Amino acid sequence: MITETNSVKTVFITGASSGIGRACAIRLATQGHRLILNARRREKIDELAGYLKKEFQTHVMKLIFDVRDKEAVFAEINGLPEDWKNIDVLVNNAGLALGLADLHEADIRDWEQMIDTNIKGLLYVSKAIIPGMIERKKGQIINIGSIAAKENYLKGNVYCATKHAVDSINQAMRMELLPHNIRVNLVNPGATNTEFSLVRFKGDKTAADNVYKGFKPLTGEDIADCISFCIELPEHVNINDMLIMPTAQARASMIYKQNN
Ligand code: NDP
Ligand code: 8X3
Repeated sequence: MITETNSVKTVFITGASSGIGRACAIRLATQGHRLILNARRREKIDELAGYLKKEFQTHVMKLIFDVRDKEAVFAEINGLPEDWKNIDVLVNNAGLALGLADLHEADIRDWEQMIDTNIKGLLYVSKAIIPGMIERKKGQIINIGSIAAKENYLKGNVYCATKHAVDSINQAMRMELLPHNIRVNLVNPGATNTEFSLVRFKGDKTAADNVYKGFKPLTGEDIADCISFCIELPEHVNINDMLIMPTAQARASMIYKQNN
């Protein structure tokens, strides 16, 4: 619902084809916002855009690109039509973990993809969008970190490092964008049942399902509520850093599981 404090905004969501990003798109559509939806899988974005238009009459712009592709990021964002150029909110959500292994046993290609997506991709998209926000003297950037941005866990090494980097970049943005009236938020989820583990375990559904067995994990919708909360707060209120955990999870590697 649009209230006095939150007018209709143009919100750019990376990684909108699944999980937290998809749930965020649906949540923000129910509130009447205009959405720019990005991911690599065109068919998922087409399906989501169709759903949002039909259910909520949402104005949607689809931007299919890989955030690792620097040229594509700048070309697509700079090439947005005039009426989509004024992005009010960027949700830097696209990201992934690949593998769960000690450093000496891990696949280097997994490290590269995580670093290129979670750190460099986030930086490219931000660099393409921030100048417009500075020019308009307003905006908001919501970076999706993780409990892995706050703690390390065994075999999480490079994924945790990428999310620690997101925490660090978030702090830098908060300081640098201070004079420009741009809000900057870090939203850090704990265990959230999305495609995350299926991707981490490269399609091994049993391994992925095991992660969420024996307790109630967060859902994409839970995190979408938090993102929406950051957006809807009055303009003078900024959540610097938010850590959201399932009640059954105290730390990254401390989950209270029943029958396990
Ligand atoms: P999902 O796998 O369900 O969603 C990840 C999204 O990122 C997909 O839409 C995927 O789309 C997109 N994506 C991945 N790589 C790229 C890329 N190179 N370019 C563009 N889009 C990309 O996982 P979640 O929803 O859980 O993950 C969302 C964010 O939340 C990630 O940053 C993750 O690290 C973080 N997170 C997740 C937690 C969890 O437990 N699930 C906990 C803490 C943080 P496509 O494949 O179509 O490109
Ligand atoms: C995703 C949650 O704990 O697998 O960031 O790193 S965790």
